Amino acid sequence: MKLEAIDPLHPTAFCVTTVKEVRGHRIRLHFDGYLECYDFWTNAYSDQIFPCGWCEENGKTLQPPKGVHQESFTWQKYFQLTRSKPIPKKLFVVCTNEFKAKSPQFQVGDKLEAVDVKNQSLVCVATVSDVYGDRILVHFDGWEDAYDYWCYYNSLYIHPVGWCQENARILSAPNGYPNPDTFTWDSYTQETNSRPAPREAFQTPLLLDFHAGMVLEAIDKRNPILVRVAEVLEVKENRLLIHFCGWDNKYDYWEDADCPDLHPIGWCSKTGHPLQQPLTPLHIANYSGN
Ligand code: MLY
Repeated sequence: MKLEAIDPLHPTAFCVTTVKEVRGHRIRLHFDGYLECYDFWTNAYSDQIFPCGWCEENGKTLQPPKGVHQESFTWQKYFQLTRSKPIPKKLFVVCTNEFKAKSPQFQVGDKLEAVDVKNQSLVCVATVSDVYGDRILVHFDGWEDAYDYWCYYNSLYIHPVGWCQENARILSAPNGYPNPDTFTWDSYTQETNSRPAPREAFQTPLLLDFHAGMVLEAIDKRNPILVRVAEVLEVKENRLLIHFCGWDNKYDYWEDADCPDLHPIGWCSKTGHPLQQPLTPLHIANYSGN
């Protein structure tokens, strides 16, 4: 079955994808026309996937399958050609929910200060490069789109212009900005003919109530077909140090508390997904051949 999905490695792109595998409430999506190595696992209720036709209805550009021209692509022709079907619209819970617009809103082109989620010590000059519902696509000025990410208006990662100065933090100027030390928002908004995102558009983040010692079921990042028994070792604001029970601490990693790859205990059995049991001393003996 076909659907439209945001490419996790290039969040600017909405792409034509096919469900290749289903495990409980998780699906493996394939980008039509591309190699399998780009396939990715996601939740069936992810907010990054949409029914066929969603892009057209919402004014987004859909990237056609590899080898098909943008102008000649239509879903109807493509269904016939590939003898495929769309996923029924009613299965998409998140994107079809009515979104009640609050004002003021973020607009495409607005400037803000945002944490680079791949380099979390950096707060950088950024631009709203796309919007829908109560979500924005954050783009870092002067950088490629691989650092972009979608987030909600209440994300902890986004701040209004001036936040770094008010909080005695260093603001990273746009990549390639001449004399980054002399960067000021006043001149930059003039040079780029842009406006700071309205302060009122930023909403208070929800802090999730996680504590060290809590157990959960977490996707194994190295092999995302697997869900493992895991434990929270440490909590810092909205970040959790995740440990796979029974495994060496070298596999521990920091993750956002609201990451869709973390699930409460019982999630696997409820959704019909296999759960990898914690590694026990017996497994370890078997692996090492003792
Ligand atoms: N050391 C990395 C840092 C890149 C940061 C990009 N952010 C600001 C969007 C590099 O130079 O590639």
